[in-house]
Amino acid sequence: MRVAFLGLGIMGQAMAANLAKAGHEVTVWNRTPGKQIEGARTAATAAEAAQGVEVVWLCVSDTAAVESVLFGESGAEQSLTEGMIVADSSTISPSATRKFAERLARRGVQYVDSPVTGSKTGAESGTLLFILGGEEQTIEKLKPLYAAMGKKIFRMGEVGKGQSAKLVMNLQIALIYEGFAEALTLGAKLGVDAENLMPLIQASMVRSGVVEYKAPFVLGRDFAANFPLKLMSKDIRLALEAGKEARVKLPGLETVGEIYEMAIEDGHAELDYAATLLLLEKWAGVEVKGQAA
Ligand code: NA7
Repeated sequence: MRVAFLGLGIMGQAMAANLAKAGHEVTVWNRTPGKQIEGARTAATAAEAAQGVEVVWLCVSDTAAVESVLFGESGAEQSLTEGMIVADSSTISPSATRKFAERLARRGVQYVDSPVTGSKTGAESGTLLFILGGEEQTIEKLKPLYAAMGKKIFRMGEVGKGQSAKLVMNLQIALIYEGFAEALTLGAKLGVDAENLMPLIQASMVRSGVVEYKAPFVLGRDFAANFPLKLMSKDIRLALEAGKEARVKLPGLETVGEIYEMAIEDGHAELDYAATLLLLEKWAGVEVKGQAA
């Protein structure tokens, strides 16, 4: 298929590369020029990238970025014509998503919110999970593209529901990880080594995908971003906003959200969200020790 891929960050770069590898005709664009993808053409603006394609795919930081890439100066909207599809793999506000989709529908353009879960490793290995909101017939057309970038799709309902479900997922990831990080910190303070704790966690009902994925990085003290702390913080804010709109109180998430804000103030924004541990360690005056598996 002819695809414009807009946004070549950690996730977008790997996703666009997998589309090109699968033989799709890909044109890429990134706000900051200089990024290229093997096998893809590079455009100077989002509008230029979107010219004559069947699908415009976005993967940028936040709601404001999506709005600007679609509707800003030299935005993709200028090149959108009836029958085209816009798919957005950024994690953004569900209510803004519905507004963007309504605006594009007036041009006969279909919209599928397509946020992902799986982080950088999932994007690189083409094993992302896509969480979708949109019409079934539109999703059907996009299946070859989802297959090139991921291992499974989950349709959650109409436009906006993909983003809602994604926020619900990241709420859990943030809270599960924070539980793990607090347990490691208290363990360290009480003299229980992470190395001894890990086999116990794995053998018990405490084990989880989040812990399994994060433990080797944490024990190896590798806090380089797989999923940047600033982006998880953004998702926590989005979930709290969605909760506020729906009159749902989220006390655990509120507290964890504050920890993320303090971690950002401590200069950890660009590190992985696993780096919230550094703050807990600082407060407790300990360092978690253990060996990477
Ligand atoms: P990164 O690696 O931080 O990349 C963010 C991308 O978004 C990058 O290409 C940025 O371009 C782009 N960006 C940010 N703001 C804008 C604006 N205003 N206009 C155009 N482009 C912009 O994030 P990830 O790849 O890890 O994640 C992307 C999304 O997937 C995010 O929503 C996650 O929560 C899930 P730049 O290179 O800075 O010019």
